[in-house]
Amino acid sequence: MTSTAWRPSYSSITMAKQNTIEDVYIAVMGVTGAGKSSFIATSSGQPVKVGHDLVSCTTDVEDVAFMYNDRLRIHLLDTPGFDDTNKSDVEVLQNISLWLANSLKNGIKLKGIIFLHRISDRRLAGSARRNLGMFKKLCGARAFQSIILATTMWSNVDPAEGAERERQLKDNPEFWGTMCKRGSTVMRYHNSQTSAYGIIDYILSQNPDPVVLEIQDEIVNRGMAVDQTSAAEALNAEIVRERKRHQEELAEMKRQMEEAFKQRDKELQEDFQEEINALQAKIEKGVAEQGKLAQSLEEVQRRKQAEFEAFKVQIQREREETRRRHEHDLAQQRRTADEQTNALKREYEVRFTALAQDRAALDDVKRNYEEAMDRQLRENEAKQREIEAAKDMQYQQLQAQLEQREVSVRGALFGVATAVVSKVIGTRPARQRLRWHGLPRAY
Ligand SMILES: Nc1nc2c(ncn2[C@@H]2O[C@H](COP(=O)(O)OP(=O)(O)O)[C@@H](O)[C@H]2O)c(=O)[nH]1
Ligand SMILES: [Mg+2]
Repeated sequence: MTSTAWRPSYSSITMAKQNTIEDVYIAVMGVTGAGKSSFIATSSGQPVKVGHDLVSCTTDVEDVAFMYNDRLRIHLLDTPGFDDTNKSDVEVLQNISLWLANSLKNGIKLKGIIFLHRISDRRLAGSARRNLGMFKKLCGARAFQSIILATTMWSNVDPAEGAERERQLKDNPEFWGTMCKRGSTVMRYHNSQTSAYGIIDYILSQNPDPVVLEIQDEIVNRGMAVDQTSAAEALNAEIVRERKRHQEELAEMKRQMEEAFKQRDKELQEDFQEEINALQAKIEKGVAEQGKLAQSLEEVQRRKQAEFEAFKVQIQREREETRRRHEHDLAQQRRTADEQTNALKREYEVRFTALAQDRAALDDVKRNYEEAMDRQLRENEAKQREIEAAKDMQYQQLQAQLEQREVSVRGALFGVATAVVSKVIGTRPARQRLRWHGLPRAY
């Protein structure tokens, strides 16, 4: 909840002690859509809360705290307006009273109140008037000097027109006139942190003492029940006024219904009946609201506690439901992922099998090829060997023939030579002489 937003030290603030953090409480009020949550978000630098929030559910007043400077912690209190679509004005009053009474009992006092108003609104609508009336009663005249009446949405209005509306608000005692006379300050909020800090600075500089609102004084100091407070009385008077108006409308409606009955106009009768039912429901609701208003703060506290417990149970149920849904989704995702993985596995197994078969076929082809090559090689070698053997054989035969021929030639030559020699020399000694006298050595 606490954030640190750097701010220069504000010299005029009286600090309790050096080095201690002082908590300052400022309530932010106004109709729904006046800009309360945005103002608080811009000031604190924290995002606006939406949806379920346990704290705001129990109290309906949300405390947003942030460090304004090194010694000052500002608490901006976001309050529900008296025009909440989900809560009756009685409930809103009770919730605010409960928070204000409890905080005062715990020693928490407000330094100031910022009341936001849309300057872009052409006129003060019924809900805005009622809201302003309740606000004045809640604060009481003695707190008026601690109120800042801040106008928002200046970007949505012509400046001159806005200034004129601002003047009318200040002048009219029914609107802000009385408050201004009694010390309330009118300021403009320009939807920026600087502008918000300008308003907060002003509050810090103006009121050294914190303020006790009328309703806090009535409940805590004077021990009054909520329904006895000025704000509750104003609200009660408003409910009575409304009821009176509804009853008058109801009487008129019934009179017209009788007319329609006389004229036997069925369609008109049905229309009037619807209107009558709606008016009766409003009157009954008013009576119930008055009954609720009579509840003591302790009863309100108990009711809110019960609401809180119911809310906690609901949150728990929602969490449980979310967790179950999450787990279911997770299981579903896991199943889908598993199925996808298995499908992929199957697909690849088919591919692997096909590949393995292809490879086996390839191995077959390879083996056949190698065997064929081997066979071929062996055949070639065998053929080579045959050729060589044949060649050898042929050679040997040739060699043999050659040798034979040589022998026969040599024999023939020798025969011829012998014949010649014997013819020439005639004797063996002659042959020996021939050798001595250098006849061919081969002989
Ligand atoms: N133009 C403009 N818009 C704003 C200003 N303040 C609030 N808004 C817008 O008015 C709408 C109602 O404001 P919100 O803070 O929720 O009002 P709440 O109901 O009082 O809390 C939101 O859309 C805001 O963004 C402002 O000063 N100027
Ligand atoms: Mg809001």
